[in-house]
Amino acid sequence: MATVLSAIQTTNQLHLGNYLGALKNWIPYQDEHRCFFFLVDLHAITVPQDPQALAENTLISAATYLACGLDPQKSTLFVQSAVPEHAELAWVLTCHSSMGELSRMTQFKDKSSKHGAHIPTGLFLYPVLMAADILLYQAKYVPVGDDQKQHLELARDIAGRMNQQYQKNLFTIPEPMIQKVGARIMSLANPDAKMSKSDPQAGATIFLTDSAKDIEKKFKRAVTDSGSVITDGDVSAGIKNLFSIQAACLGKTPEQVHAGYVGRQYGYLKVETAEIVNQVLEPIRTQTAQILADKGQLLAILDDGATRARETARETLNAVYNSVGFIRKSTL
Ligand code: AQP
Repeated sequence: MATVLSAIQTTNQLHLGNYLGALKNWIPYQDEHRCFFFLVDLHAITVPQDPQALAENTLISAATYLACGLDPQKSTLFVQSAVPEHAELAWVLTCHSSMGELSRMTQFKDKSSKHGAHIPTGLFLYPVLMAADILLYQAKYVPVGDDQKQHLELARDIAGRMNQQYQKNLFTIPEPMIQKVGARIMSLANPDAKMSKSDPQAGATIFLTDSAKDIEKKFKRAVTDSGSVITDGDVSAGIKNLFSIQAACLGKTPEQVHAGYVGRQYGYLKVETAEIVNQVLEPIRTQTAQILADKGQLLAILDDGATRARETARETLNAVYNSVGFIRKSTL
């Protein structure tokens, strides 16, 4: 059974892009693969976080995982910092990566530009930690949005390099699994930037816990262009984004959605997109609240997941430590 693995940062509550580009696509893997799905709080602190908010966001995100259909009986669900092997392997991988390859990462360039002269070192090393997340579990398939493709390439490069240097099968070489529709949901306030948890612009992001009213308001204000009627030719990035959102929610192609709107006003597209999104998110919102009502049970699920994750993680880490020459009684 091939291993499938993916994760989301707990920098804020999860949003529509996380759901359509990632979470929603994880659910079907659970029946036929060995799955590890987790919440990456070590990644979250690569930029400053309020500790209380980080803890709350981690719990809410865990509840959202369950509400979206991740099943702790089928998948291993856990919080990254509860498995210390992630940070341990990350160090070894850091010593097998170069400043040059890390400097080329687009996400680093984008995110570091927001920090002036004080760029957090964690932002630079983020992709190495992500490589550790993946390689630790010998994951074959990694379902992600297309913004993560470059980081996946780096994980493949480091794994290949270490397999060649030490031992042929030290790491499974992972493959990104990128959905055709919904792989990049854009900000509603700036359709040239992807929808993001930490976007400070009002109305830019649809959070999975937003009320139906807030969702309607955000879509009504979504930035489009100065036109008013949808034509059958090229459309602006904002309109395209709304087509993609509907398509990902309804299991259609954006072209099919577009065809249904030719000759109609922008206003209809906005209102109807909000309705469709609300239909998808309403049950998730309700379930999330119910799960959060029993935090003890939620924490028990995460603890159990971390214990199971550590068994696999330790095995890989022991093999890596042996390969690089770290001594243990067990290696004699
Ligand atoms: N806008 C998006 N459209 C489609 N997929 C997306 N993903 C993120 N944003 C979109 C996918 O969600 C998974 C988890 O991503 P993440 O939250 O861990 O990291 P991120 O890509 O940095 O997401 P954010 O929202 O932009 O977080 P912040 O603001 O904290 O940096 C990944 O599979 C990602 O592709």
